[in-house]
Amino acid sequence: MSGVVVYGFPLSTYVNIVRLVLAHKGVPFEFNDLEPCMGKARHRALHPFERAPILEHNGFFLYETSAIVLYVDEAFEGPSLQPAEPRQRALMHRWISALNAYYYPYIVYHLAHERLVFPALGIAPDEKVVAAALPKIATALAVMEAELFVNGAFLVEGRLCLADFFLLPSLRSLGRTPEGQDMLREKPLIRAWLSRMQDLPSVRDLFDEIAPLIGTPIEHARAWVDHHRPRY
Ligand SMILES: N[C@@H](CCC(=O)N[C@@H](CS)C(=O)NCC(=O)O)C(=O)O
Repeated sequence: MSGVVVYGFPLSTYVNIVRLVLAHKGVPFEFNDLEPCMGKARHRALHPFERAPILEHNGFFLYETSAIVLYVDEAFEGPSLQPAEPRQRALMHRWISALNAYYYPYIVYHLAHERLVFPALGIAPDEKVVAAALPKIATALAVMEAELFVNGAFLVEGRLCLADFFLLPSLRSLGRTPEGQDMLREKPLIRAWLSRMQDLPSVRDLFDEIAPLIGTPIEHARAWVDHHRPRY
């Protein structure tokens, strides 16, 4: 066995970036579902900022998704997911940073939480949050579409790398919202990239595994109304 454990909750965007990278590298891992103890002492002991994922590898514990996937790519055999050339590697890091700053917050925290996560808990969406996110998402999608036009099949030099895995779960969530579906209709290169990513056997297997959970309530997300929801 690889000695790898991923801690998190199953529908988490960032947790699934890590699971996708591990699966693509062919690294077997155990998944430890933290949902029952999110925000409690056991969770805080693993992650002082009370987020997910956390990776454990033979006694080594690591949080922060970008650190985790870089570690996984370098510590294990399997296809390398980082470009060798410094400028291309810098572009991969630019994508990871852009996902953290400009894609994930508006697509997931703002739009997907209001349209998918809160309604599943019986909490009414805040339309002001949705309305404020849409122009930001439109900009992010225009950037991604233009980059795919230049780079081809994948985000950096047309070759699959960590950047593609970083973007994938957020773009999938976007496609489950009505606003996202409308926006993606006008973005053929992003749609083709999504299909290409979802056709990878490792990606298909993980998404098939979590498919039955889509739409189920994420109980600890009730607290996000107070902690995470922007106020306009
Ligand atoms: N900077 C962190 C962000 C992780 C993050 O925000 N994870 C979300 C799930 S996708 C989370 O743990 N949310 C739980 C909560 O806020 O209660 C990373 O890169 O790992």
